[in-house]
Amino acid sequence: MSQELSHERFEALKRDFDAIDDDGDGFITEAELLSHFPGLPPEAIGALDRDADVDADGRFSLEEFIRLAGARD
Ligand SMILES: [Ca+2]
Ligand SMILES: [Ca+2]
Repeated sequence: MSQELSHERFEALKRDFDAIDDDGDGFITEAELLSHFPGLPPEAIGALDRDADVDADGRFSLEEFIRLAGARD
């Protein structure tokens, strides 16, 4: 995905990201994801890990989050 996001879109996604990133370390972990989306089934988490965790470090960076969210548009 080399598609450029608009500035507004980027800011909106970054706000979403920061809202989920409870400890503000710049990464969203599975635990942080679940605390905001408690109804998320394990299969959905597994799919996210597989599809969105590009560098496979077990957490989502802002870049990975934007790639994921941006791909839905
Ligand atoms: Ca975090
Ligand atoms: Ca990652």
